[in-house]
Amino acid sequence: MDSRYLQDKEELKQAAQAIDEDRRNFLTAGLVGGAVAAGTLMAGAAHAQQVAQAPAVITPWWPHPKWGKDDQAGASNYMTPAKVLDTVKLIKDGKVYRVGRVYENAMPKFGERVFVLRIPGSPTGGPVGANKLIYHDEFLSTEIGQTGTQFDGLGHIGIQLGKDGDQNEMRYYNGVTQLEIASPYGLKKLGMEQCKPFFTRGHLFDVEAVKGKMMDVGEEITVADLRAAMQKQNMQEADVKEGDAVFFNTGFGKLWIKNNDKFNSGEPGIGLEVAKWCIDKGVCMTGADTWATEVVPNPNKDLAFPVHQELICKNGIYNHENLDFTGLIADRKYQFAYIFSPAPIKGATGSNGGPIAVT
Ligand code: UVW
Repeated sequence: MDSRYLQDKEELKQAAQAIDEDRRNFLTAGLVGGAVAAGTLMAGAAHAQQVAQAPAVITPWWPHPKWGKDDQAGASNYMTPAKVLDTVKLIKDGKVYRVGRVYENAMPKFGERVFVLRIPGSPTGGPVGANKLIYHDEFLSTEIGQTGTQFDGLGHIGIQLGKDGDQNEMRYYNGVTQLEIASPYGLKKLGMEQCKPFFTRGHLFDVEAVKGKMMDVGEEITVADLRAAMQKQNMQEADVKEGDAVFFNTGFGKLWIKNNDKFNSGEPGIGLEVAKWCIDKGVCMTGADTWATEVVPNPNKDLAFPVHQELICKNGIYNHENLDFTGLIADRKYQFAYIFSPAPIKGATGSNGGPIAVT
């Protein structure tokens, strides 16, 4: 299988350019693991400048070898009637697990993202009619696909090729450029309306259980960890099929709302090794109990969110973040039907919503 896996060291350096300065500072300036020191921030910026000057050597990853040059649906193309019928075989006891979290202002949020719900005046309207109906509406202001339980779409992540700022060389899934995608009214290509609803086989790797404790900031999940989890959970590697979804429990989700500072300070997660494993397997989606699924900071300090780039941008594989596997783990249910229909908001970068696992 053509994994189009990014292996060249220079390529890896160049990939770091795609992340904006704030995010790079986040990784290089000591936010990870604790306090932000202004001096360190400046050092981080200087370092980022060096990385930005690395020569550009990235092999184009488009057109997609399976779905062609005009495809905008990526790995959601795996959702076929055959996949649904295969998935149904995993439903044995009819139990439904909510694996998404409750949305509320108190939840940890990345960077300057916000979540504000208001009901100005209550009730919003009424009484109307002889039956005196009263009603409530709410106003919500948030990065709708990028707060709380969030599903990263294909327009969320790209890579700057060529010179910094060259919008013809900011590339997304299937080589779509910044000039083709950008609009203040929503992405003109790769918006969430292009993504097909998911009804697929899900596999959960409880890496926290393998480690015997909550994983820590910067701790990478390896393929060996996945194999240890499969052995412990009585699962076969060959059972992860093309178009399936894979999820990683790190234990870090226990910090949700209880210790937002630590939760936001970085995270355990998968690195480029497991990303390659996912690409080779041809999964449709990754997901975790963390805000990025991937290890932050990356063990290679020059890189910022390289797994996002490998999966989403180059291979069209989606990513579901801030999930909650508590119920599944309590019941020792590691394989299930995973059902999620992203909100088809035209031009959105991602989706909120309520994914479920059915066993
Ligand atoms: C980034 O936006 C890089 O991360 P996330 O998808 O985790 O929000």
